[in-house]
Amino acid sequence: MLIGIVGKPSSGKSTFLNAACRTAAKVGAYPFTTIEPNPGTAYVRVECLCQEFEVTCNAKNSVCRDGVRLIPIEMLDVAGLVPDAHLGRGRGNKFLDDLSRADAFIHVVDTSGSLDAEGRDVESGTWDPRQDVEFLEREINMWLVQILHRDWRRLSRRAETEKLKITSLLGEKLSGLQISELAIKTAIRDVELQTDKPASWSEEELEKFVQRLRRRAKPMVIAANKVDRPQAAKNLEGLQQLTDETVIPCTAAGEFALRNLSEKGVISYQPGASNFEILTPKELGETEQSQLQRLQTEILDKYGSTGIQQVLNTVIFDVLQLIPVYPVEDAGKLSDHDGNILPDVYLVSKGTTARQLAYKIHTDLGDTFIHALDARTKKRLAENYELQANDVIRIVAAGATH
Ligand SMILES: Nc1nc2c(ncn2[C@@H]2O[C@H](COP(=O)(O)OP(=O)(O)OP(=O)(O)O)[C@@H](O)[C@H]2O)c(=O)[nH]1
Ligand SMILES: [Mg+2]
Repeated sequence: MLIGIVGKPSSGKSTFLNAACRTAAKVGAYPFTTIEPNPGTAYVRVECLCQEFEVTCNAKNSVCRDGVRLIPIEMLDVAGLVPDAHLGRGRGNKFLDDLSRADAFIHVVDTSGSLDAEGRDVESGTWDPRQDVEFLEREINMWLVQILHRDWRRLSRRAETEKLKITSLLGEKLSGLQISELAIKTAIRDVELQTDKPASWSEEELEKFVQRLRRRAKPMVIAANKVDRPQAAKNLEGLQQLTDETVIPCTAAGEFALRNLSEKGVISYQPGASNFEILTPKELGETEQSQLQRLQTEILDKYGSTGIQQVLNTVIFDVLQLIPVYPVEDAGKLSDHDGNILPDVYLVSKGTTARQLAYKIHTDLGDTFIHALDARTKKRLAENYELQANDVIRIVAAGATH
């Protein structure tokens, strides 16, 4: 699972990464501060099942903190994209290629409208951030169109002459971009193209197909950043009206400051919370005190949180529609073979079956799968049982159990 952080230069991508992942990527008030991509690990937060089962858990592939399970998510912050990046402008295609492994994108937008298309300072409120959403989606679409164009003629003719399915040829071609054959099939169906005559698809049809494919295969959430700045509230409304993508108001700089102070023990703050508590007021200067006060009244009280955690949870649970499930080897003790209680949580797509989960854990477990067991009810589950959020599952297999 990889989430790409995209947006024009200086919109706050690296600040977002640093706030979410506690990384130290370079941040700067000038375009192209980031050149090489910065990786990081963020966490989505769900209520841990240790509360429901009243047990003390021993989280292994994740972290349990005060009854909240933190599930790691890989993130990648890349260089800023400028219009015509797909033609090589700015840092060009390299950065689009860095994003090929991404399952979804977070588009960080400067909601205050203080930067032009290239990320240069302009008077606050004079740039309409709606343009950023349109241009970025277009760039990503054109990047995909370009990849397809490279051998579309050969591919589409081959499908027709050799009577091969265009969907499987495209699936092979696009597998390195994390684009599945299912996403391709659905996108073709959405735009009502004829699968048996791909060579006759017009340029316009190809672009329409790519548009749908992008939305399905690389879905996006808009992080309406810098809401702490003037003009942002007005622009936020415009953004929300423009697009069907989810738009979440946020301040990456605000989250970064809160998490720093919380790590130093100056405040008590949980990512995603609507408030914080000052523990050691003496360590705060007057300016810091008033900045914190403003963060509380102008952001947390108004929007409910800094928005960073909400962006992450929205990408994973609403946009990618993943659900948490807990595999165990002992359904009575809820443990693995070493006695660790509720050790692992997996994020799987809605619709994943018990047997598919077995394959995710280990190929052997999938191959020798006999049945699964619901640890709550101790009922047997067939191989095609569709997992539900927060299921605790034991897999019974011929060779091994889990
Ligand atoms: N007011 C305010 N400033 C922010 C916020 N987030 C980031 N910034 C500032 O915006 C500027 C650019 O931040 P970066 O994180 O370097 O932006 P970037 O998108 O990574 O920029 P490039 O790597 O150049 O593409 C810095 O001066 C940040 O301090 C925010 O939420 N509010
Ligand atoms: Mg950056």
